[in-house]
Order: sequence, then C-alpha cells, then structure tokens
Amino acid sequence: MAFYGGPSSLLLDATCHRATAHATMKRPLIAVLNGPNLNMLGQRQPEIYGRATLDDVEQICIQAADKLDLAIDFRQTNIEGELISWVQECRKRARGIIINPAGYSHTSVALLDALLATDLPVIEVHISNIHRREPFRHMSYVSRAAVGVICGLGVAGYSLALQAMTDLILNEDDHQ
Ligand code: CA2
Repeated sequence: MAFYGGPSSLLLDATCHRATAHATMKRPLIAVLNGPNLNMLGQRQPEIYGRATLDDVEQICIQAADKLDLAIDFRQTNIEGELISWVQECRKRARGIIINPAGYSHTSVALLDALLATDLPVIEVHISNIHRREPFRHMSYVSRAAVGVICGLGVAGYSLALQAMTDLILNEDDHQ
C-alpha cells in the first residue's frame, strides 16, 4: 500500500508582496483500491488483462494524479475483510474511492454495504469488458454504489476514473 501526494505549491500574488494561503492547500485524497488476484496482472491471461503489471497501474495512477493535483492511496488485497476495512477508513480521510473489486464485484454484498456507508463518490473500474465475458461477471453488486463504471478499456480505465473523479469533486465544491 502506498500514499502519494505532491508538494504543495507556494503561490505568489500578482505583485509578489506575499505568499498566499494557497501554500497550505492540500490535494484531495483519492483511494484507489484493488481486489483479489490483481497482484497477478501481467503474469497470466494477457489476452484478457493485457501485459501491464499492478506496479505499472500504480505508476499510471501516480502520474495521472500528479497532473490532476490529486493525492492517491493505491492498495491491493486478496482479503475481502481487509478491502472492507479500507473502504470504512476512507470515510474520515478520502474525497473519493476508485475501486476495481475484481471477483468481489460479483459476490460481495458486504463490500457494497461498506461503499454505500461511506457517502463518498465511488467509481468502479474493470480492466476487461465484463459484459463480453461469462454471464456471472455481468452483474456487479458494487455498481449499485458507483456514480459510474468504466470497463473494457484496459488499465487506461484507472486514469480515466481519476479524471472523472476530479470533475465530481470540483462539482461538489462548486455546490457547497
Ligand atoms: O476486468 C477486471 O478488471 C476484473 O475486475 C478482473 C477480475 C475479474 O474477476 C472481474 O470479473 C473483472 C480478476 C482479476 C484477476 O486478474 C488476473 C490477472 C492475471 C492473472 C490472473 C488474474
């Protein structure tokens, strides 16, 4: 697991008289959570999931987040209860959740309940197009908690989700 946040920038006003309050502005934190077996990415089934490893996905997210002025906390677990605990922790610390729940998408009411309880915007990502695959993958419990679902666009889905999350947060801030 890893937390990434860029340096806060020190902005000077037009006349350069003083540093402004922007110096202390913190980047919004987005949790990027990954479920079981995604640690195997790039090692098997490249025809379905491509050749990128989970480390590559993490780097893609770090670079996208940096451009978007977001901080990210990128994690993967094979344990359902751990994923649920991480979702619960997000309530106090994150502005949004991007999640590839992997196999738990199709089985876990408990994960759905945890996501619903956060009241945070959730974006669900799948690397493969789950609707072109076996029927049991067509239904995702998690989708009921998601503002949007990105699937079938490979690992680029993660950076697209970060872009979409930025728009959701900016929209929330505009309406506060
Ligand atoms: O397409 C996706 O991102 C999935 O969430 C991936 C899950 C699958 O159960 C979902 O239906 C769709 C599987 C993740 C396991 O990934 C592996 C990658 C390489 C080798 C073995 C597993």
